[in-house]
Amino acid sequence: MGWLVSEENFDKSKIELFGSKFCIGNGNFGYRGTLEEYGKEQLCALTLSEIYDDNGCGWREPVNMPNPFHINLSVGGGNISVLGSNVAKHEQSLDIKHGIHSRNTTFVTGSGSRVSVSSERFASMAAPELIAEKYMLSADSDIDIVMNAGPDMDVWDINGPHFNVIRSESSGGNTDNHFLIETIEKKYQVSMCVSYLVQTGCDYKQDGNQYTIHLTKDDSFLLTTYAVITKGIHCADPFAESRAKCECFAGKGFDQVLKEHEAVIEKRWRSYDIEIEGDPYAQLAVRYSIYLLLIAAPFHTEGIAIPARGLSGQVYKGAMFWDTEIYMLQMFLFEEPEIAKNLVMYRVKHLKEALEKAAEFGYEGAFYPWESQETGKDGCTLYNLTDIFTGRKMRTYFRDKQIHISPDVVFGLYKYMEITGDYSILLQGGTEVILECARFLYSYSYFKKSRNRYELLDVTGADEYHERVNNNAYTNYMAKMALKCAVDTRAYMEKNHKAEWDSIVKKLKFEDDLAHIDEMHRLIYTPAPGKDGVIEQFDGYFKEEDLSVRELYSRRIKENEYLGSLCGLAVNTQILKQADVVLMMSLRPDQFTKEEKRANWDYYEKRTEHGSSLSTCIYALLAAEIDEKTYAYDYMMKAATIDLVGNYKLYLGDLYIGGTHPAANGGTWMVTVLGFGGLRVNADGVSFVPDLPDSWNSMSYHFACRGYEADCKLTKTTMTLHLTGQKKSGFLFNIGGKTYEMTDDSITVNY
Ligand code: IFM
Repeated sequence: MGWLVSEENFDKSKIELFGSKFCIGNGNFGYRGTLEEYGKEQLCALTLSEIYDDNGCGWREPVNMPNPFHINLSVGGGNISVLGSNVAKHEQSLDIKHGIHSRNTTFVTGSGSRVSVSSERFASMAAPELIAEKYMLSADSDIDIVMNAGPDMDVWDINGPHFNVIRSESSGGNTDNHFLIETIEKKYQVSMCVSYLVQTGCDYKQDGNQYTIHLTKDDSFLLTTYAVITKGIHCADPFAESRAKCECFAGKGFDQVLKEHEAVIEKRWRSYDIEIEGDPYAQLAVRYSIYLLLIAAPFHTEGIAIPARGLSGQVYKGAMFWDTEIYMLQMFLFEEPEIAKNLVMYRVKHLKEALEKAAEFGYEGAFYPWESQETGKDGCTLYNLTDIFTGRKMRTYFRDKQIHISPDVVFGLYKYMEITGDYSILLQGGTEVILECARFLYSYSYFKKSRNRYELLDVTGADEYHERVNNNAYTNYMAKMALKCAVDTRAYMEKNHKAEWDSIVKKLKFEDDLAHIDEMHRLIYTPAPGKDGVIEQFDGYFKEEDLSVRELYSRRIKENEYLGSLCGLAVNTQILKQADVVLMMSLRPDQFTKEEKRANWDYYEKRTEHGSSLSTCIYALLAAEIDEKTYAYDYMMKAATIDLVGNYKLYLGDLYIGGTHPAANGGTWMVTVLGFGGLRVNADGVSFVPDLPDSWNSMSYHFACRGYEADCKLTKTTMTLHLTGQKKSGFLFNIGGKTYEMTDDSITVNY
């Protein structure tokens, strides 16, 4: 129960949506939930992580590989496909517990025979180079079928093509089954070796990739495909390696490689699963959100983080945004800190490029890319969108003005240390990142003498509809947090690692900046709550036109016209694209009173369009804090079901932005565990303020924190903790205002 995502009947209009919804992956690549008969028009994609390309058009995006599972069937010269044939029955499903995609379809042929196609595929989490599929044909009467199975080299790209095939070999009469591609821009080499194995009692003839099958009603035809993808960035000879590995996996057989994959994913679920009793739909939606993060997370490398659309395609250039640090990181921190470390180290590794970006704009320190890719350089173009009325490029100030990206990166590092208790990251490049981000903020800031304060002018905050504003609340508060982190890092390093600290300060030539950072931390302007408790989102925001989202919508000429940029409809109004002040409050909950949180939630909720998938989870998180349970639940479910229901914008102007939504998926985890579970870890220790939604009888989850690991079960009135890691006692926590210290490995408390 609660592990199966499934859809019956074929609906042409849902092809794009289901491609994302039924996606599988393993962090090394993603494979969209498409059917074997689909081609590039149906957006088939095997999207690689870590390998990006620009073919000269100025738009870098991840590379899609040829589709190893493409199959064409025909009977009597006519194609059998959901796209054209008579479909008697069709089901597509995803077993999220095991990461297995299945389809079962029954076709009725012209002669009235029923031909059934079923398949099962998975992207191995045990062997990240492997994706395998079992494809079975059967019929209710004897019938001749022609099947063409072979990698579809005609790849779907948004801005392709991205590679040339530079070597290709065939075996067993098949062509194009083992090849090496080279990307256009950076000459990355990637090899794919595909092995097709047949098992059947039926008569068949094979000619290359074509099988002529005499299918009988008593026997089926089974084709097992093993596709191995090896990247030159990970091995010296990807071509030889893909062949060797493919032979090895094919030799083991489908059941064995599946078993090995299942062992890994089941182990992951033992940490990541959240069990909810009493609300089956929420159960499925929460698990599905976790699943989508697990298939996109870089379990195998520090070389990359999680793209804004996971590995469900090339949307948003396959880039990593602040989404990773602010929305996704916490789940990994609490469930598998080693993976969270990969995500954090990705930024540490690319400090150099962040320094270069700051220099490009005339600043000092580290200005991280708004859209980061494998090189650590900014993939964000200055003209990201096109005006749908004029066809002209629109200038957006995301790349150059969303300076909050640097404090967001510091937030990730700081959360890593706060939750894991592991400060060694400071000796692995973390200190340099924190100091350089602080230096950037100082360099960007303006000291207003008359008010004796530092200000951040001409920025774009979290709310992207209001670009180039002064003193955006989210930006300034996050900057203060980053500066504090720099000040605290100094204190920690001077006390514990004096020699290393001295050498870092010398290396970075930071001697003079220490005083600046200290002063800016004390004097940075952070807009305070007004008399009514509301914080102004930026200087002058309250003077903007105040209207409802509905009224704003009524002014639209076209449904997908962009509301921001320089003259979008929302620009001179108080309508927000996404949570800004409310986001800041939910990330820094200890700094505000409940009344202040309520005042801001009330004010901004009415004015938020939720035009970004990053928004609803944050309104849910703060709603849970202010005891608005119904809102918290409803907003959480909006985030949790976004990829199940497909309730999201497909276009920004004319820019296609479909795919999965990892930030909303991570936000769903945050609302569930941090919001409803009330788990909080800060300088005061670990505390719980649980308040489950009315429909939930209980919720169970696992967490790791500061060297402890525990299973936690919450009912409406009790919390049971069971320590599962090496440390079996001594865990200190607070619940209902009382502090407990565990003397053995289990405790149940009433709250
Ligand atoms: O990072 C977000 C941004 O905040 C809103 N637009 C989409 C981006 C990628 O998810």
